[in-house]
Amino acid sequence: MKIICVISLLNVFSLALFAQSLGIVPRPKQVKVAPQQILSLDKSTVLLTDTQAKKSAEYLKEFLKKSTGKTLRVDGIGATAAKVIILKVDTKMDLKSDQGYQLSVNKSGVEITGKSHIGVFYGVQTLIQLLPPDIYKQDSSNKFSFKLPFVEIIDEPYFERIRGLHIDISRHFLEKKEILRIIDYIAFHKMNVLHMHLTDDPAWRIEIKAYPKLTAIGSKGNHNAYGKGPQQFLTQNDIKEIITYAKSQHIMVLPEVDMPGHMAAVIRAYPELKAKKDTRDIPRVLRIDEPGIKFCKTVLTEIRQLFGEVPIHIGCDEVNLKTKADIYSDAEILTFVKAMTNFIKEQLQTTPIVWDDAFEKGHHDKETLVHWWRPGKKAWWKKMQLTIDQKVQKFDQPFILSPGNYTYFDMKYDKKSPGGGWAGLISSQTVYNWRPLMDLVDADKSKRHLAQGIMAATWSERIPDFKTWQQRTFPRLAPLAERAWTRPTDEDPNRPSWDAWKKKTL
Ligand code: TNX
Repeated sequence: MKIICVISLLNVFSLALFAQSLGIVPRPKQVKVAPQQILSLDKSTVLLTDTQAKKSAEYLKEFLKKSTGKTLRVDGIGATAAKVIILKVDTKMDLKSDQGYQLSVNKSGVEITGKSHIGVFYGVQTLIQLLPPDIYKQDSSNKFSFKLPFVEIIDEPYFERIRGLHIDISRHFLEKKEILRIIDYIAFHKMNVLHMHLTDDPAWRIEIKAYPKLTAIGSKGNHNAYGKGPQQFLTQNDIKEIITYAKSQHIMVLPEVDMPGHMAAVIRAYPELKAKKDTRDIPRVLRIDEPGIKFCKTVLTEIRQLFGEVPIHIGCDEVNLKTKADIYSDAEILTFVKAMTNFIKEQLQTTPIVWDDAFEKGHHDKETLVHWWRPGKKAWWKKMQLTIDQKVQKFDQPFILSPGNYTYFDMKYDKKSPGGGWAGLISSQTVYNWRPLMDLVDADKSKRHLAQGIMAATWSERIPDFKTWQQRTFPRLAPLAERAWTRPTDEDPNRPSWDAWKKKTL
């Protein structure tokens, strides 16, 4: 492994470098390059767009303005100019996914056709990768003079619903401007979900109007200093700004409020909400009788109002973690999970997500998404009548994949690098060679549709700041994006070996 720790800029450079040899990340479904043929673009280039593709045209215009200082003219499809980049939608394209697109570069110019406006956006991301790597610098220092190879690219994602990245702003906070930058990174990789772990033991990080002490008291501190330091949280206006910005790049913001465990910050603010049996110095588990349930429902109602009709993650993991005796029995946890998921489905009219702990305890519900974090079948099947994969298939359980041993970017890359260790070492090669469907649904291919997508996680116990976050995330995010976008190994005969791919990217 050549390079392990690089900062974000290097990563986006590496994305673009791969593109220089047409190693676009993630690798498109089909690429044809005409040898030796080059299109030159200069600042006289005009962006021609139909109405549906207009937002992507504006995005490209703004992107190029930031990195070159030049503002391209945007006009309707019918207009003429010597140099053109055409953006348009054709809903009848012969592609499975609405997120698919075709990108052509030839002597007439650049043309991006999306099956929907989202497809156009991904086509624009590919075009940006065809430009020199410095284009990702936002300091307007680039000359507007580009040479593009003649290409025909046809592309669409495998996992359509969830290609995600998780941030944990409880253990250590990230500022709003850093989160906005993370959204850019997600878009550069053609990913579409930002999962925000908003609350945990060290701190509560989102303004909830009904419970002001959650932020007045609960937002102080971090993993190394519970309750100490300044308040650090996102206001509801910050959240709205984040959601709007993410939406403009076709990214869904998925909120998580972890309950009824991982709640020390809540209990610090409202001690009356503590579970009776939690007698630890720092109690972490919420009461789940009437007052506890009322608290959860009120918070989730505000979350629903803020985030809109996106799935709501309620965690439900590790309730009895590090307790001498169980605080709640499996049956009690299950009753709580049922009550909350029913509330989310029936009252809030959206989809609940829970960590796989709840599935293991018996929450089998096709309308809940189970978020898989433990290392699949290998870790748990011995204890059960059915193995995990059999159970998933038997109950037709839809799930999201974030197995710790492939997707937890808080883990070390190798023995010498910093990071956590419980899920093993995770090099970029490990991520690249991951076969996401293998553990849970590969035995019966007709069940592949149960996998809703994959997500990387950046738990922040050992990630104190944004710089460290970038070092842990890059370059591993590039192979993760590959696994999210490209087809499973058996459907993808041309998949490059790790060595071939690495040569072009890292
Ligand atoms: C497990 S994933 C956790 C997190 C930790 C993470 C550290 C999950 C549901 N629980 O609370 O931050 O490991 O790698």
